[in-house]
Amino acid sequence: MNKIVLITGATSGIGKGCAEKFAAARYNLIITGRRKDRLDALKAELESAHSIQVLPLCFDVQDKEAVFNILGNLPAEWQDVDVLINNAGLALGRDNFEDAPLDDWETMLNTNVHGLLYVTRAILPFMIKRKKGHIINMGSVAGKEVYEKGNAYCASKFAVDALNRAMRIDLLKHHIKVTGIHPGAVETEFSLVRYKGDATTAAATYNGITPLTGADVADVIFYCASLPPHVCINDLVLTPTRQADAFYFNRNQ
Ligand code: NDP
Ligand code: 8X3
Repeated sequence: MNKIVLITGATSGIGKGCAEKFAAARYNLIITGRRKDRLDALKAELESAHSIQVLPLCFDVQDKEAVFNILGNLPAEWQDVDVLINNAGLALGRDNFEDAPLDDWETMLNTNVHGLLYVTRAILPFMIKRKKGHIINMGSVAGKEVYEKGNAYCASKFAVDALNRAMRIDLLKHHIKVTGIHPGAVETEFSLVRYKGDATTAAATYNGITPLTGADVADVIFYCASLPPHVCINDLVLTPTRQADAFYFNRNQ
């Protein structure tokens, strides 16, 4: 029987890369996001390419009621989720602390932290019942080091880092693996969203480097998910070769 992976934020970037990677390995997929047209198109594409089943679920992870209604009531044949990839997330703006719009802060914290908490709690009963499962949380180098004008985004990813560690402790008794993935620069729609449609500023993020792609990160996630039951990668930081950490880039030579 095919395994099941649930990927939040599968309409773009890293989440879409994960959908493609796990589909190619014959997982059945639950894919989520707010853009229904993209979910439907991905379902059609992956089902026909890989002879798998795809369940698209359209909701905002910030909406607690929707998350618990939809994920808490998964059809019986979709409840045995083997891998949950908590990927949906975003940054909004690069503003000084004293200037950043409060709405941006709320959206980032509600999505990156509350959304991850809701989705995980909604899916956990299914994993606990089976005494197995793997939760993969999308952190960032921004959750390892704070940078200028990163304030609430960094805080949200530090929270993901803390939750990743906390989950691993509390879920130990349920035999559930918990892995944190912390990428550096990945060229996706992330910067376009962060800079609110300013394509020039977004593109400058990747000047002089070869950034990671969604597929690169998906490969690493798939590796973590493919290890034997007794092996768990707890925490993994990956960057482009021309990036050392959240601060240092080699854009020149
Ligand atoms: P993209 O913007 O390409 O993808 C973000 C995904 O998250 C989309 O599928 C989007 O779907 C979904 N999403 C955003 N907000 C919500 C919401 N409220 N409810 C449901 N889904 C939502 O960016 P990435 O692929 O780069 O980002 C994925 C994750 O990786 C994020 O958590 C990000 O913080 C993290 N990350 C990214 C890095 C990078 O450099 N790109 C580096 C380190 C970490 P939709 O709009 O359809 O809802
Ligand atoms: C995305 C990477 O460095 O822009 O999480 O914060 S960074």
